[in-house]
Amino acid sequence: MSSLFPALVSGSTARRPALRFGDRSLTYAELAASAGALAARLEGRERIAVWATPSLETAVGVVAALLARVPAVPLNPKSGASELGHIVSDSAPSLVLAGEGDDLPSPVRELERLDVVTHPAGEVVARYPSEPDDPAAPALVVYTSGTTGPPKGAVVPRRAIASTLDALADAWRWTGDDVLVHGLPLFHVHGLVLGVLGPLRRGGAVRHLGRFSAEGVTRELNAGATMLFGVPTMYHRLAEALEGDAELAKALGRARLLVSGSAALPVHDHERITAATGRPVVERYGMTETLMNTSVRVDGPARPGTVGVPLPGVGLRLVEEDGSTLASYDADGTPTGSYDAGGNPTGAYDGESVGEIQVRGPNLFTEYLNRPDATAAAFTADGWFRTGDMAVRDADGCVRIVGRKATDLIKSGGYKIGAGEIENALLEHPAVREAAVTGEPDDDLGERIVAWVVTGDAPAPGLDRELADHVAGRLAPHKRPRSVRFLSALPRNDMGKILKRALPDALADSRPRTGPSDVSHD
Ligand code: MCA
Ligand code: AMP
Repeated sequence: MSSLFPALVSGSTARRPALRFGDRSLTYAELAASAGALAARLEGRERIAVWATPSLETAVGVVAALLARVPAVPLNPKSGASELGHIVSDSAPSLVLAGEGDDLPSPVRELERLDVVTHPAGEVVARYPSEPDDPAAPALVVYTSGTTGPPKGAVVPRRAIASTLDALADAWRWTGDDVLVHGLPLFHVHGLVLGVLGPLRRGGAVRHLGRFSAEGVTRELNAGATMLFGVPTMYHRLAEALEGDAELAKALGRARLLVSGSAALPVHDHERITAATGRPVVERYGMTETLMNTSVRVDGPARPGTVGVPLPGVGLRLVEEDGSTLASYDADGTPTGSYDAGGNPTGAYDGESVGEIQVRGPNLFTEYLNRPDATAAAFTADGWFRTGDMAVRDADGCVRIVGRKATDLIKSGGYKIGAGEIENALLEHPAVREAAVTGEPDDDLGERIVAWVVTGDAPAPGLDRELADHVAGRLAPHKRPRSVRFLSALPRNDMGKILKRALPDALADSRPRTGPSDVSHD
């Protein structure tokens, strides 16, 4: 496999802008000097962590690790002690890369630390290993939530990054002339792989907003940015802002490409944006374990409400509970028919039946770190990855996601959050006797986390806020419940299993004693 970043070694791109965070930026020559010098210091490490603030240092640190062929584990700097403790002990990095002045909490503080420094081009001769690359070698370990237990580390190989970014380049006509703007976090696939490594693989530029805002988007699109990436919550906020902001409408109208992913973009928000700006929003569908699977293509029709067609190289099929294939695609992405569980053709797909999306291809992860049980359970006997996402294939061949198999996985603001990890955190609070967590529809976040709690004594005033802070502090702020509802008992079946669907009725029964309380969002 050739280099992940040809533009770093090509003389012709040396003076082109590569990265910009606020008023700090690096050209390709400066990035090569900075990441090359750092890579030379990382060589031979088994695995390292990166304190993944939205900064130049995170981008340089991850590129350096990739150049040195040392797998990198991005850490969410807002994670709490419990979450960081799990990730550090599970991934066992021998060193953490951070920015000068970053205040690292325990247990990250106890790791050997190396501060990322940036160098002007020419000051340091870039030096990094040049031996042949192994496409299956791990590049990143990205932690992702499951329904129960702590997050699992998805091991993403180098070939997955190269193949997914090249497939997106094909679908989006993404080139080195594109300038990307976004405000995504850098500890997940969307912001880091697509949002930073994507432009660098093309020889183009990324301008990171630090934090997402409509003003930042307007400013950068007016100053030459050509593409915007965001989660549906960001597009929802843009759609709301567009109502009174003609400047934003003009700026979005100038963009070559607006891309949404990480969760379903409501058709209503898509249509509001197109009506105000004349631009469609391109939706793509991916997962930490698979990187990108499908996308609406820029050379095809806009298809609001669908995630388009399989990307080049990605095998995709819709599978029924009994293992028969409802619908599949040829290697070149052409829709084909259905097959029974033995693989024999059974005729045409009806265009309506719902099946689980299963995928295979070079874009897939190789394993969950230290979790052979979970890795084995994630694949079918014939080697397809079970996404857990349920979909239909429209008459024109586009994939339309209609739901998820596991109701205990919540997508809030584009973050995947397991109900089980929040329930466990709540149960560690002394006032909580029983806890159940669900997702409820939310116009802004897609889904909001709701905690249903039984306390020993009558809930003290302010306990709802205290429980939200408790979860935010142990796990991460985006995992905090947005509503806490107190009940006298959780509804259970004869086996003692919590009946989550019966929770609203149980609340009505409990109402004389307690009421629902929303935890405000500041
Ligand atoms: C609030 N805050 C708190 C508390 N309450 N902090 C501590 N304790 C509390 N109790 C703070 C937060 O830390 C944050 O601080 C601020 O208040 C607001 O937090 P939050 O409500 O979470 O922010 P938001 O404005 O609602 O966030 C919306 C968002 C965010 C910007 C859209 O959800 C986001 O960045 N989403 C992106 C998720 C993403 O990239 N997913 C990709 C996964 P401060 O003000 O300092 O920030 S990869 C994936 O899904 C696959 C591969 C794919 O297909 O892409
Ligand atoms: P994560 O585990 O955080 O990588 O999230 C992956 C999940 O996000 C997928 O399994 C889907 O449920 C969801 N997802 C990502 N992109 C889309 C999309 N465009 N439409 C609907 N769901 C999506």
